[in-house]
Amino acid sequence: MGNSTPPPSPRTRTRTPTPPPPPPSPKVLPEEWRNGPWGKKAVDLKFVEDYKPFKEDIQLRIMLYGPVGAGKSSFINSVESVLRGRITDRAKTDAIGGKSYTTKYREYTIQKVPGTHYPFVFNDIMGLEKDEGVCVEDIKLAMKGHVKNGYNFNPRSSLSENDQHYNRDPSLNDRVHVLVCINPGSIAGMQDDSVRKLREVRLAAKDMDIPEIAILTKIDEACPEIRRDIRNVYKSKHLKKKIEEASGVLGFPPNCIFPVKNYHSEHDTSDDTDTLILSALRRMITSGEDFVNDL
Ligand SMILES: Nc1nc2c(ncn2[C@@H]2O[C@H](COP(=O)(O)OP(=O)(O)OP(=O)(O)O)[C@@H](O)[C@H]2O)c(=O)[nH]1
Ligand SMILES: [Mg+2]
Repeated sequence: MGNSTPPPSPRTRTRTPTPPPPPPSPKVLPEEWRNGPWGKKAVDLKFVEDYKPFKEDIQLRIMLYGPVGAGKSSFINSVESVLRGRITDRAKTDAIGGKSYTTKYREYTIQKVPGTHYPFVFNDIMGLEKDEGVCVEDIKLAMKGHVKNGYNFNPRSSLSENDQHYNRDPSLNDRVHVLVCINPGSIAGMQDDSVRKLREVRLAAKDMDIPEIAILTKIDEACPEIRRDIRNVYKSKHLKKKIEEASGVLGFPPNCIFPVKNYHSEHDTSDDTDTLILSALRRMITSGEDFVNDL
């Protein structure tokens, strides 16, 4: 059987050279997509140092929650490191992951000068795990001030009214005034089960009118350009996408999501790392202050 296809004409035989592939789009934009707080360290630090709650005897309670290993305990250490000007590690952290390393409800005050403390406290909790981890019900009880410092979370059942760590009559200071959702910026996607639990906590916070902000940690792991220079944080396309993703999945407006690199392996603090942490801390304080004053 002969081939009936006519021979290609000289025209079709002449190949136009394939154009070279376009250069890869840069991972770091020339301009910041959100103005970074660079240069504001001194003013934010002064704000925190001078902060006095308007209402007398108020101590703002900032509670952190989020998946296991997200960097909750490390964030408390990071804030303390910034405010004390040296690396501290009072909140114990763990690099192995899997199960939550923090198992107790624990309150951290931060010393200002010997004998005095900042008028805000951080509450660290057990991480949210797929099947285990802290019960969402316990987070709701903690928000209302029913959980006493030192309570050992039981992933299988929530705190009962008969437990010695159940506070029957919480004062304004026992209640949570700001909720901070901590998520690692380095994970590829959010697990459905974690997202369901995180959303449940958000809904409860909304019902109680408790202000919330979100923090994306581990931005150095998420993006080599940020690891190289933390000032690339608001220029990184990848991080911009991560913030949009967190906003879409969890419902936080993008300007309530603060990227932060925790102190986790450093021997000294640095101005740029401090700057991002202080910017998030300042928002926590102003949101908590507004909430308390509206009560
Ligand atoms: N590279 C990097 N590592 C971090 C950062 N934040 C925390 N880590 C590390 O991540 C690991 C987990 O941090 P933790 O602070 O223990 O996390 P957690 O959310 O308290 O975890 P659980 O208590 O187990 O729920 C530790 O090895 C930290 O050193 C960060 O910003 N960058
Ligand atoms: Mg922890």
